[in-house]
Amino acid sequence: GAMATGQLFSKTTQALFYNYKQLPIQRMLDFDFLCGRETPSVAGIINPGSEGFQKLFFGQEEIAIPVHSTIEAASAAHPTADVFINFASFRRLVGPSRNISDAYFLILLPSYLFDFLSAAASSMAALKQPTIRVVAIIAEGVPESDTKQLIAYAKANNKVVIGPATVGGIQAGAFKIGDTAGTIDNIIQCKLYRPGSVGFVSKSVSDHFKASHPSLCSLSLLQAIRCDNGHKGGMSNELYNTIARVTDGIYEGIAIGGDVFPGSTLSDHVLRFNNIPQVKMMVVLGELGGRDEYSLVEALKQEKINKPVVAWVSGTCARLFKSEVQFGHAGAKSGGEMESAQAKNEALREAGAVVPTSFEAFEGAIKETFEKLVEGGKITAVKEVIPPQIPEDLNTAIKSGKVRAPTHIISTISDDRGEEPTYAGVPMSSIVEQGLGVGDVISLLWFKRSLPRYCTRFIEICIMLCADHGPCVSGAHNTIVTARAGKDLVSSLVSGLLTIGPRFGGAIDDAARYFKDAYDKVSCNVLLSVPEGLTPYEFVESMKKKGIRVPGIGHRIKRGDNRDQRVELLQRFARSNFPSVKYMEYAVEVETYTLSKANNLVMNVDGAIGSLFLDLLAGSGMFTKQEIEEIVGIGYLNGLFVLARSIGLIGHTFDQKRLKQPLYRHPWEDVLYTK
Ligand code: Q5B
Repeated sequence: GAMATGQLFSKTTQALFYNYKQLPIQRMLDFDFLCGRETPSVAGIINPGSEGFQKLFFGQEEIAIPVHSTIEAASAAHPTADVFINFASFRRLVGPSRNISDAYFLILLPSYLFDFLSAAASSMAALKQPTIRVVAIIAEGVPESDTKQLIAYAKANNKVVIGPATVGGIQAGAFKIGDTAGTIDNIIQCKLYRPGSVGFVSKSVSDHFKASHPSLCSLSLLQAIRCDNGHKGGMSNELYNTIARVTDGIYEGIAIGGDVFPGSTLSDHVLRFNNIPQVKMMVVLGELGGRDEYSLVEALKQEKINKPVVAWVSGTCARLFKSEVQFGHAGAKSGGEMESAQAKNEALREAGAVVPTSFEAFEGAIKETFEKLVEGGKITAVKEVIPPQIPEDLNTAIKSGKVRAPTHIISTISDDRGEEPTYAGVPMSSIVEQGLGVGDVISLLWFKRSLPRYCTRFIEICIMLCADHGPCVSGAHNTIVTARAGKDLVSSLVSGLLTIGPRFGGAIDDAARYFKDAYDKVSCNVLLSVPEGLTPYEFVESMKKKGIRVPGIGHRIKRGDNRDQRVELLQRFARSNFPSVKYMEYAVEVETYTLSKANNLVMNVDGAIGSLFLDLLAGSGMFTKQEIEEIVGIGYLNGLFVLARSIGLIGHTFDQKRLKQPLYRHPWEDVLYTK
C-alpha cells in the first residue's frame, strides 16, 4: 500500500483536535512538557458551531489554543499541523443501522448540533485537507463501509489512518495522541518521555468485553488467563509497562484499534518500524478474530522484516468456551479456526516471529530478545533524562490537602452554598413561613440582624413613601428621557438613579450626620452642665457660615403652609411606635427656625428619614454606639431612597415604553440662548 514508510511523528509534530475534550488535550500538553517540547502538540481545536479560544496549561503557563468551527478553517489557520485527532462523539444521524438513541438525539438536539459530522464524515473531510497526513479516529462504531472508503482514499493519497476504535499512539519523547499510555504517572513510570528502541503495535482488546459478557468475566479462570481486560488501552498500557521493565523502552507505540477493517494494520506499522533506524525490535500484540495478523506472517515469510519481532495474539482462552466468543468489538470475533489466537500464534511462530507459549511468557520473550540485541552490540545505552515535574492542578492539590490558597473575597451577609440560601444565617423558608417582609430582609442583609417589628415596619413605610414622586423630579425625568431614547430597562433605571445625590434624594445620610453631630453635642453639654453647644439656631447659623445647606431641609414645591405629607406620616408613625424620637424633635426645632427665615425651608423627606433613623438606631437597643457611628459614617441610609425610588423609576420606564413615546428633544423655546 501507500502507507508512510518511516516516522509518522516528531518532536515538532502538531495536531488538530476534532471535538473539544479538555482531558485528553491537557494530557497531550502535559506529555509535551514532560518531553521538553518547545511547541504544544495541539495547534488548534475544531468544535463545530463555536469559535474562539480554549485555555489550557503548557507546563506552568496557561496558553490559549484557537478553536475553529470547521475542519477547513482549522487546516487553513494551522498549515503545519499535519495530524488530525478525531474525537467525534456523534455517530452519523442518518442511514440504515441507526439505533433508538440516535433517533432520540434527532428529536432533542438543536439544529446547529447537526453541524457535528460523524466520525467517518469528519475523518474524510480531514483526509481531504492537503495539509493533513495522519488521521487518528478514536470513535467506535464507524460503519465498515465508511471505514473502507476512508482506507481507499488514504491509500490513494498517501495518507495514514489510525483506528477507528483506537486509543491512538505515541512516539516516546516526541508526540502523543489523546489518552494513549494513560496517566502522566504511568507515562513517567514507562519512561515514555524519551525514546527507547522498541516499536510496539497492538490491536488492543476491547473495552466492551466486560459489558457484553458479564457472566464470562466472573470466571476466575478467565481472569487468570487475562482475557478480562479493564478498559480501552488497558492491554496496551500493560504492555507499555512490560516493555519499560525489560527493555530500554518504547520508540513508538501504535494501537490500530479493534475494528475488522483497521485504517492501518499491524503489518503496516511493523514494516514502517523496520525502516526506522532507531527501532531495533518490534513487539506485536494481536487479538483473536480477523486475519490481520496473516499479513504480518506474509511479510515475515517474504523476509521484508529484518528486525526481531516478538508477538502474541491474545484470546487463546476462547477455546475454553464452547460457544463463539466475541471480545467486545467487531474485529475480535473468533470465527473460524484461521482466526483463532492459537492458529495465528502458530503461523507467526512458523514465519519467524518470537512467540511465547502464553501471555505470561510474553515478558520473558521480550526481555530475552532485547538482551540478545544488547549483547550483539545492536543497541547503545539510552541517555537517561530527568523529566520536569508537571505542576499539579490547584484544585487537585487543595483537595489532597497539599496546599492552601488565600481567598480573594470575604462575605458575611448571605450564603448560597447549602440546600437553602440564607440571609444573615436565616434560611429563606423561615423568612417566608414567619410571614416576614421586605423590611426584615433589609434588616438581615444591611444590618445583619433581625430588628423588632416596628423597625422593619418603619423601613417598609420609608420604601413605600419614597417609591415615587411624579414624573417631574430629577430621577424620573432622566429615566423618562432615557427610555424614550430607546434604551433598555437597566439603562433607563440607572440613568435616573444616578441623579440621586446631595440635592435630590441623597441627603438622608448627611442629614443624619449633621443632626447627630449637632444634637449629641448639645445633650453632651447639658449633661456636663456646660452652657455651650449647638442650639438649632447655632447649628443653622454655623452651617450658613460654612456655606453648607442644611441637609434634609428645603424643598422645591413644599412650603410651611403646604407640608410634605410623607414627612407627617413618618413622624406620626414614629411618635406612636418609637421608644424615643429625640433626634426627630431636634430636627423639628431646626425646621421651626429655618421656616422663620424662609417659607420653603421645610423638613423634607430626607430630613425626616435621616433624623428618625437616628432614633431607630439609638432607641431600639439593637445597636452599639460604635455600630451607629459606622452606619452613619459609611452612609447606609441613602440606600433606602435608592431602593425605594428604583420601584418608581422602573414604573416610569414601563410607562414610556407602553405609551410608545418617541425620542425626547427639549424645545428651543425652553432654553435661554445667550452669549
Ligand atoms: N436654602 C432641596 O432648593 C433644595 C437650604 C437653604 C439652608 C437649606 C434645597 C437643598 C438640602 C438638600 C436636601 C433633599 C435643593 C430634598 C428630595 C426628594 C423629593 C424631591 C421632589 C422627591 C431645594 C433658596 C434659598 C437660598 C438658599 C436657601 C435652600 N435650602 N438654606 N439650608 N437646606 N436642601 N435635599 O428650592 O439667601 O436666596 O441664597 O439643597 O435636603 O430631593 O419631590 O422634588 O421625593 O422626589 O432650589 O422630595 O433646599 O431653593 O436653591 O433656590 O434656595 O434658600 O441658600 O437662599 P430650592 P434655592 P439665598 S427632598
